[in-house]
Parts: sequence; structure tokens; C-alpha cells
Amino acid sequence: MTLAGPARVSAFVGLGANLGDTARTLASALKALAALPETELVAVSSLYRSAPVDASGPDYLNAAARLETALPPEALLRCLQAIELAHGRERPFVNASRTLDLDLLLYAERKIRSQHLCVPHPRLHQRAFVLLPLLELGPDLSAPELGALRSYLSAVSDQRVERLPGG
Ligand code: PH2
Ligand code: MG
Ligand code: MG
Repeated sequence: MTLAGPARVSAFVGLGANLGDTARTLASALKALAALPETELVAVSSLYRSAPVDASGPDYLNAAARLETALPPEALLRCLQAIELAHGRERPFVNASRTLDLDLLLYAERKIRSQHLCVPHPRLHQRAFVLLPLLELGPDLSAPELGALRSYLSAVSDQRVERLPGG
């Protein structure tokens, strides 16, 4: 007899970087996501080059990943923060340029508002660099309280984002 573990749910993670060798860092972060316990990395979007939003500094490289995970959301958040730290993340001030940012965008159909965690990510519908990779992974994706994510695309069409060819 095999015992079923805790049910797995879909979680979406946003990746961003604008310091250092950003392509290499995102590739390494994806490997780290794939190695998380009780978690499978099931899909990765294209890479997107984007102008900083509410921030300054170099252009960002952004992407999104879909996980199937049995980790509870707070545990997954701690794992994401550990991966950020392992890639040299520092937090000198809000929205400072960074070697790696991993944001928990969506976790199942859950709405979470705890001291450490806000899911869906509070600004995800205002940012083309989040919406475009997410919608590439799931064109019909919707989020609690926001509804269909594709309905927000027209409002962010002025933000500069470019999908990079070749994975
Ligand atoms: N992340 C931010 C602030 N601004 N801009 C872009 N283009 N990409 C990001 O990942 C990003 C940002 C805070 O997390
Ligand atoms: Mg972020
Ligand atoms: Mg973050």
C-alpha cells in the first residue's frame, strides 16, 4: 500500500533580475526551483526584457514558472527567499536593483493576506513583466478577486517589455 502525500497544488512564481549575469542567474534559480522538496517544476515561460517599473537601474530580465507543490505557501515563500539569498540578493531599499527576485504570484485559488505573504501578488495585474509570462503559461489564468488576467493587458500596454527569442 502506498500512502498519498498532501495534495499538490499549482503555484506560479515570478522571476526577475537586473544586476549581474541575469540570464545565468535565472537559469540557476530555475534549477533550484526544480530541486525543491515536494515540488515539481512543470513549466517555464520565455525570458522577457523589461524596463524597470517603479524603480531605476538597468533593464530587468523577467520570467514566470509554474510549480506543482505540496509545500504550504509560507514554506514555499521561505524556500524562495533562501534561493534569493543564495544568489546574492540584498535589500538596501524598496525596489532596489537586485540579483534575483522570486515572487509567489499565485498559489492554487487561494487568497492569502498574512504578515509575510500577499497572494495573489498585490501588483501582478499592474505589471506587464508579470502578466505576459504568466499568460504565456496559462492564457486563461485567473486570480482570486482579479478574475481573468488577460483583461488587464490593455491597461499595461505602455510598459516596455520584449519577449526574447529562443526559450
Ligand atoms: N520588480 C520590481 C520593481 N520593478 N520592474 C521590472 N521591469 N521587472 C521587475 O521584476 C521589477 C520591476 C520589484 O519587485
Ligand atoms: Mg518583485
Ligand atoms: Mg520580491
